[in-house]
Amino acid sequence: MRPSMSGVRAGDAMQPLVFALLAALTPSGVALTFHDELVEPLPEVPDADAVALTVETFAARRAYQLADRWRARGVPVIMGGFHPSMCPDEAAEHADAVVVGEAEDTWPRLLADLAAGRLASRYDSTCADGLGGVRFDTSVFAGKRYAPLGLVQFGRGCRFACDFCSIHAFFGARIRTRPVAEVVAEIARRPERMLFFVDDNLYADPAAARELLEELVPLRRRFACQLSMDVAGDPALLRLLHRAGCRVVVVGFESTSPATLRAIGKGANLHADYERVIRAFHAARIMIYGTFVVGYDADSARTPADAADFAIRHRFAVANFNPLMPMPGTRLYDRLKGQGRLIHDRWWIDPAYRYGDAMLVPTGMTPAELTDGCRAARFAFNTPACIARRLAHPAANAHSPANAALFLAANLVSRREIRAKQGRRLGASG
Ligand code: B12
Ligand code: SF4
Repeated sequence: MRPSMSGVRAGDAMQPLVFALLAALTPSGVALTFHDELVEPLPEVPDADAVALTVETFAARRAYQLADRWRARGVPVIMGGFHPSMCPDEAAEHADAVVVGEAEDTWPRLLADLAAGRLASRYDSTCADGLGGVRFDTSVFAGKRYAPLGLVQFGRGCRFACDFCSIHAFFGARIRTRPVAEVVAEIARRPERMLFFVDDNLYADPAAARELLEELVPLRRRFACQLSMDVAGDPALLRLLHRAGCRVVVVGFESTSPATLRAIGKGANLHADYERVIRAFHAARIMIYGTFVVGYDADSARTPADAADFAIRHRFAVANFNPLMPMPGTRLYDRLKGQGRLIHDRWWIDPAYRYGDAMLVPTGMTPAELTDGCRAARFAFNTPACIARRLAHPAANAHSPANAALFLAANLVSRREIRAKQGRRLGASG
């Protein structure tokens, strides 16, 4: 099961790939049923021998509420995913078994133990293997109302280790990619014309990424992916990306301040000329989804508005302006906790925390300025007038009717979700 952030549906739900992964890892004698609170109500009490929950930090409070209810009715609960992996002891207070790390080596073991009536309280992944043979049974998404995007995973891990990011804490320094032939065969079978590669950087392994892109060309799909901005320095690669079907890149710009970029530790950005990067993507007819974080020591109350101005001026197709989020397990979290600067020690289960709130006491502004500044930046970027202004720039977002349609769909979802999520309490009320 996948719990949602606040116990209600989300308008931007994408296929939870982990369902497809668990389905493919499950022996044929075991019956699985998938429920996703982002698109449907969950059963009051599941009619099952056990329930497994995939839990991200923003959904932890909701997951614990559900788990407590189900366990009280005698249903054993298993938890896995980013949050239980970072906070296994906390998760263990609400679960019969906690999975730390990846599913490939833990899930089959856990199922065998469950069948034998000896479920252990903890399963630690020791996955050192490559990703050859990893399969996704995407038939589990049939009949569920997700965004019309096929999610695909090529690799895991990232070349960088940004201060605030969970990826390094979860995957370590390893970068692994699936064999190109297996990914291409999977994509060829999938019905969706538009794909989203969930890799944190599709170009994490440059040689493998080039091979994949070449193989994608004849499949004639369209896709969005996350990339580090150093790829923009290679015009031939950008042309290949476009030929392969890439129409949107999600790029972590994070900040325009060198001091903040140094604090984040994102070398690719520090050495990049942002204007050039943006021109290069737009010249390759690829739209930009830029993300920014605010709250480092060099940031001030003006930073969110400056970031929004930057993103609007450069006609970003979509942009996020996030107050810095100290995720458990990251360097940022440990440092802020040590400095006594966390507003809520464990904000993810604190009933006072609301989505969009400052989670830390910044040095260059007040917490309220951080919250309100990011909120104002999000809203300013997503007004109808601003959406129209960004669209009316053929070089950035309207290269073709198909791109313009994609731009509009992404902006409508983004505008609606920002309004729906801002200020929302985590977990279900009552
Ligand atoms: C796609 C994506 C999104 C999409 C949609 C997600 C969806 N499917 O609906 C969008 C863009 C909407 C999104 C939004 C957000 N996201 Co997001 N997202 C991702 C991304 C890039 C890919 C997720 C994915 O499909 N992974 C592939 C699957 C196979 O991996 P997985 O689910 O993690 O499962 C693996 C293990 O965790 C484990 N596992 C997981 N669950 C279980 C359960 C069991 C029982 C077992 C045995 C194992 C297991 O097994 C799998 C591998 O073997 C990840 C980064 C990443 N690399 O995973 C970030 C990520 C999950 N997102 C993250 C964040 C922070 C967010 C936001 C809060 C950002 C924001 N500022 O608002 C929002 C809000 C999310 C919410 N809950 O509402 C963080 C979460 C960190 C954390 N500690 O929880 C991640 C890790 C990114 C990061 N850089 O840190 N996201
Ligand atoms: S580049 Fe992105 S995925 Fe990689 S560590 Fe930095 S924020 Fe995380």
